[in-house]
Amino acid sequence: MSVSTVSPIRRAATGVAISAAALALALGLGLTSCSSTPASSEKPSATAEQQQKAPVELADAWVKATDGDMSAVFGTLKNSGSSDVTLESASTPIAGMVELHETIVENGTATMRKKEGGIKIPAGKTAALEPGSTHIMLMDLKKPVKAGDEVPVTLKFSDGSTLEVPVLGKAFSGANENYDGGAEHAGH
Ligand SMILES: [Cu+2]
Repeated sequence: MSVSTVSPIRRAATGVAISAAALALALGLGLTSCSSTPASSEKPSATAEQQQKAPVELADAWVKATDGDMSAVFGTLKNSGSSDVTLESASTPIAGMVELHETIVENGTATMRKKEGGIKIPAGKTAALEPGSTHIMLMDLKKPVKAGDEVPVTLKFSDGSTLEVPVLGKAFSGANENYDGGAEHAGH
C-alpha cells in the first residue's frame, strides 16, 4: 500500500523526491516498529540485572564434619535485594548429590525430606539453615569433611543468579535426623 502512495510523489520534481524518500523511510520505520514489540527498552536491562551478582549471600556458612557419606550445610541466607528470591538448588564437588531439605517431626522422630519449591528468601529478609530445620543436604560424600576444611558450595537462585560460597567444616554432634524414615540415627 505504501508503494501506491509514494511512487506518484517520487515521479514529481526532484525537490519533492527527497521528502518522498524521507516519507517512505518514515513509513517503513513506522511499519517495522508496529510489527515488533515497541517496549524494547525494558527487556535488555532486565537481562543485565539477571547477570548481576546474586542479591543473596550465605552468612556464617558451615558444614558438619563427618566420616560418613552424608552431611549438611547450614548458615543464614540474606536477601539484600528488593524482590523475593528462591534458592532452587546447590552443588559441591565433594558430594555426588545435593538436595534442599526440611526437617519434620513425626511421632517424636525428626525426619528429613526434600523441600518442595526450594527455599524462599523474602526481599530484605533472611532464611535460616540450621540443624533440625531447613538445610542443604550433601549425600554420597566423596571424602570425609574435617573441621576447618573449606568446602566450595554453589547456590542457584530463581532469578538466574548463582553464588559460590566457601563453607567451613565444623564439628557438631547434632543434625543426625533420619532420612526418608531410615532408622539408623535416633535424631536428637
Ligand atoms: Cu537432610
